[in-house]
Amino acid sequence: MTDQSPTRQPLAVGALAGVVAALAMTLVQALLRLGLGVPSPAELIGDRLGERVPVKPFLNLIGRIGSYGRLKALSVFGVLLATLVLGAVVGAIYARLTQRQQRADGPTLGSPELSRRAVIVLAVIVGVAWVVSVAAFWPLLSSYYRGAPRGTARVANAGWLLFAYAFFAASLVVAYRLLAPRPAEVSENSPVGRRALLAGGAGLGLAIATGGVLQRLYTRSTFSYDGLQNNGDVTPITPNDRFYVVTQNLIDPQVDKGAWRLEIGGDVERPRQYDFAGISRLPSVVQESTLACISNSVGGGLMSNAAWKGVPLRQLLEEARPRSNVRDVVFHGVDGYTDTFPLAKAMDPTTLVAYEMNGQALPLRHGFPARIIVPGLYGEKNVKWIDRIQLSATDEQGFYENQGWGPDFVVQTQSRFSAPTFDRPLPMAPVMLKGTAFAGDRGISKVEVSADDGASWQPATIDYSGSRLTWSLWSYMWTPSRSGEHRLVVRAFDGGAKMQVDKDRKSGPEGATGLHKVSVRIS
Ligand SMILES: Nc1nc2c(c(=O)[nH]1)N[C@H]1C(S)=C(S)[C@@H](COP(=O)(O)O)O[C@H]1N2
Ligand SMILES: [Mo]
Repeated sequence: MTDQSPTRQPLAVGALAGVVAALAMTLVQALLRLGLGVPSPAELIGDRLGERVPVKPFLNLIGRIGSYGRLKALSVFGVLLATLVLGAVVGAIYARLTQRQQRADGPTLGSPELSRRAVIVLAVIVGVAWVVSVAAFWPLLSSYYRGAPRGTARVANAGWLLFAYAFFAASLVVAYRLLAPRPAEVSENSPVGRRALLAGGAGLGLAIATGGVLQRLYTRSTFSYDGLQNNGDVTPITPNDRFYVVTQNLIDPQVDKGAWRLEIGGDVERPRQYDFAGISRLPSVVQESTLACISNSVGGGLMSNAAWKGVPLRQLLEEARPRSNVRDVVFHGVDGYTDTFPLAKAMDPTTLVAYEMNGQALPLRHGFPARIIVPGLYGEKNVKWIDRIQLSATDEQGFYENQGWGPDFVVQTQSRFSAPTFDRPLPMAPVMLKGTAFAGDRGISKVEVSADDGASWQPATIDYSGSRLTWSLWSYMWTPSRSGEHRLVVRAFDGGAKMQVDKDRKSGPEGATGLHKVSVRIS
């Protein structure tokens, strides 16, 4: 160890101290996320990148990685790793500067203690990192924070970010001081002393604590339910816990109903702000309507039906008095998600700010405390955790439009088999086929089933028709005419008797079209 270059070793120790400090910072950020809802770097980076990835590469990427959930997990690990690497780099720089200073000061003063220059450089790094982060994350910097009003949330989140970076710097100084050999120790050929052991123990404790908090965050994360489909036994009204879920988030917002406000602003004569009590005091409606995701595939279960209670958006907009030049309305979720549709659609009496779902407060994952319900448009436009509505004179784009989805987001007429499960042969006996048919806000007029791959068609029975805003549930008693393989097909007609588009097309970018076909073996 004696001939170990005195420049090398402190660099490695500095890098180690940097990793420890980065871990400490991660722990602080995880605690802030858990306790206050301060958005974590992984979320901010993921969401900023998310809306920039065009739809085709995005779907390709998901295809290659396996699922949206895996992509999210991978991005978290990526950010964690990058944080540790950056920590190591800054640690090494700090060690280098500290050491230079010591050499300049001469051996008598030499110690890994505070070097003024190193500390100044560290402060500059923190400052620059903070300014760059605030600029890069600006559009999302007001997100989460338990749904507190935007201005407050932005200042608080920016402040906590600075706190986290400063905490990193302070941890680095302390960790380096503990880990670095004093010149005396170097000459005594014992670079790793008792203090280093202590520091190692502290580092281990830190890693365990960080792991524990991350584990806590993981159980709150959306990994367990994002992409949940409503399959199998489909009932007219989907129970809340079986309602399909799609979210862009790693962890969905947990909004504090007391702190929450709904702002209505932009090109209006009277900007408004409502608290939850204010919203729930307004005249409300209960409206049953069906929601479907634009990325649902033919036959898929990203579709459900609920009775929503809420205030017609029109009522709120009329109170705010849109200026005559308004064209689009932009909806902002607490999670930084945005989407938009034309003012005319916003003024449709069926477009709601909903706060109850099937007689219960909106569940967390479905947008507590309030969301947009806009019948006729795909799920994307039904913004959850809504906290700001902006009226705009220009053509606006939402999160998924920026990725290249759309452009109209008008629900395609679609139908599918939901029962029985066709994964095993059926006996030669009549079998009840069941399914759903949905045409956005156009209603369903007719459903037909073919048992010969579309050569001939028979009308199905509509067992549940809800309203023009909901799906219909249909059934058809099919009596197989022979044993062997059969190809069953279903097709729906909307309220205007227009048949669904039968051309097979994938969900991206305009929503899937094509007929649901299943093969069944009769034994
Ligand atoms: N704020 C916010 N709203 C959102 C989303 C989101 O990630 N954040 N996802 C959208 C998508 S892609 C769909 S399909 C619907 C799903 O609503 P659900 O989970 O209640 O079924 O919410 C939409 N609203
Ligand atoms: Mo979606």
